[in-house]
Parts: sequence; structure tokens; C-alpha cells
Amino acid sequence: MKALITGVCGQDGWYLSEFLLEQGYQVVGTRRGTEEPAESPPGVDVVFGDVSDALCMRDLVQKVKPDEIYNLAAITHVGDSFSAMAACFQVNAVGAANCLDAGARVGAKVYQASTSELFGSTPPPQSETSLLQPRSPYAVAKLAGYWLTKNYRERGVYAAQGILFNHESPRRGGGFVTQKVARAVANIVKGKQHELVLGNLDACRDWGHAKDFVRAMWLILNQSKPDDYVVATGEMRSVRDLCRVAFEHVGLDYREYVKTSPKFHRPLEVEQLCGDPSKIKALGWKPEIGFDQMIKEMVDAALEC
Ligand code: F7E
Repeated sequence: MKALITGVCGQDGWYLSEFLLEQGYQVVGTRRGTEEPAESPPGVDVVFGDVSDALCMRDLVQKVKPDEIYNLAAITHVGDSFSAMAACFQVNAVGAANCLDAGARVGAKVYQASTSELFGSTPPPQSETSLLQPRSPYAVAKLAGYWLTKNYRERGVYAAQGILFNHESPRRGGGFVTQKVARAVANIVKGKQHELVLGNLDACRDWGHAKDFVRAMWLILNQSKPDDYVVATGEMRSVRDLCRVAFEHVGLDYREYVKTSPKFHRPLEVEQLCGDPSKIKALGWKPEIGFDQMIKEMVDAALEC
């Protein structure tokens, strides 16, 4: 089996490629830009590929002839999307269209990385049938990818999607709140930083581990019929809880270090996300790494840097 992963150098691309290689897949992955990335996942044939370029994707897919395409390439920072709307739409909406179109032409199955941000202001628990009320340019662009995936499925393509809630790991980018907190804790321990400035401490998320969530991606693409699945832990924590767990891991009280600033508040906030993973659990998937364990792993990894 051959898989093509767009955005293979990102957190999810990395874990998914490791998982697929273990399953005996041949993995080709795309990265953006012409500069060499600092690191790329071992065992993967990493090629240049821009999902927002239809011809590039069509050519690449025709050349690689993958059995499965995992479209993970995206502009993923929700806060930044308010000031980078065009880029966000190009990559997250047009990019999804290009992957679906290219996949359909060669008969490949296509996995679209959908997101819990689609639910926006709909209160938890959110499931596959909950109302979609996106509250950011990021989520609105992803909504186009979500509907296109359904449309391609209705046209006969094996197009499936995971509606993934937040998923983190030591490979998470530093702009996301879990990694921002983990690195700040490590820097405070090392005496390199004295306080941590965050935005909304009351925001609540359903945070799982990326390593667990990539198994769900593969499962979703290997059912007898394509469908949409919420991938979540079903447990909700606040940003404040996250701070408490991370600081307590090194024997500190977060209240002595964490400050807030309007600078890190978003023009629109999604207050509470907590998924109902019953449908994907019925396929045999369950998360193995809990929230506290994951945050401690991230702090430990940051301490080692
Ligand atoms: O924010 C609050 C912030 O940036 C989580 C992406 O992977 O998951 C991710 O989106 C919460 C928000 O992730 C800071 O306002 C407070 O309520 O870590 P985040 P996200 O926006 O939930 C979804 C599923 C995706 O699809 C996205 O691509 O934390 N928060 N203070 C802060 N967030 C950040 N980044 N920085 C702060 O200082």
C-alpha cells in the first residue's frame, strides 16, 4: 500500500507516517517551501508539494499513484487566521478541493482533516450530528473542506474525514497553548523566563494525544464505506487546568507565574469543546494516553531541550 501525506513534516504527518510505515506502507509526503525543513520523518520520501496549487497536486498524485491520500496540510493556527484570511482559505479550503480532485482522478481514497473548530459556538458534547457554527476564518475555510468531502463522497469517491478535537504532543508547534505552557514551565525551571502571559484561561478544550489520533485517521480510511467521525477523548479541561498540571509537574504553583493579556485574546473565541467519540469507539478506537500524562511528557521534552 502506498500513502501520500500532505503536510508530512507537521506534528500529525510525523506520527501518521510512523504509524503507516509500521503497517508496511510506502509513504510519500509533501512539504511546503523550497527550504530544507529542520527535520523530516525518517523513512518517508519527502517531496515539494503545495496543496493550494491544483496542477501541482494533480501531477504529484498522478506520478505517485497512492492508494490513500491524507490531506493534513493546513494553516492550523486559529488565532493567526483572523489576520491571514486569504492564505487560510487558499490552503485549508482550496487545498482540500485540490486533494479531493487529484485523488478522484486516480481512484485514491482521500482523508480530509476536519476539526472540532467547525462546531464553534455549539455547546458540548459535540458529535457528528451537532450544528456547525464556526467562529474563525480558520474554521470557515475548514467548513468548505468538510462539505466538499461529503460532496465527493456522494459522487462516488472514497472521501472520509475525522473531525479531530485538539491533539498535542512534544512535536506540537510553539504557538499552541499546550506547547506554549510546556516550554514556559521548562524555561522557568531553567531560570530563562520568569512569567507566562496567556489569553483566555477559562477556554475549555478536549485535549488528546496526536499519537492516538493518527490511528483513528487510518481506521477512518479503512472501513467498507467512507464516513465522518468525531475523534476526541470525551473529557474537557480548561486552559487553567492545563497550567495547573504543567506547573505542578515541576513542583510550582501556576498562580505565581501565569498572567493574562488582551494581546492573546481572539476577536471571537470558541469557549467550550468536548467531543462525543462514540461512533469512532464503535470501530474499536480508544485513546491510550491521558491528559495529565501527555502534558507531563510535553514538559519533560521541553526540559530536555
Ligand atoms: O488554543 C486559548 C485559546 O491555539 C486553545 C488547532 O490545532 O485545535 C487547535 O486550535 C485554547 C483557545 O488551539 C492562549 O484562546 C489562551 O481557546 O492551542 P490553541 P485551538 O485554537 O483550540 C483545533 C482542533 C484545530 O483544528 C486547530 O488547527 O487556548 N488560549 N491563551 C491560548 N491559545 C494560544 N494559542 N495562546 C495563548 O496564549
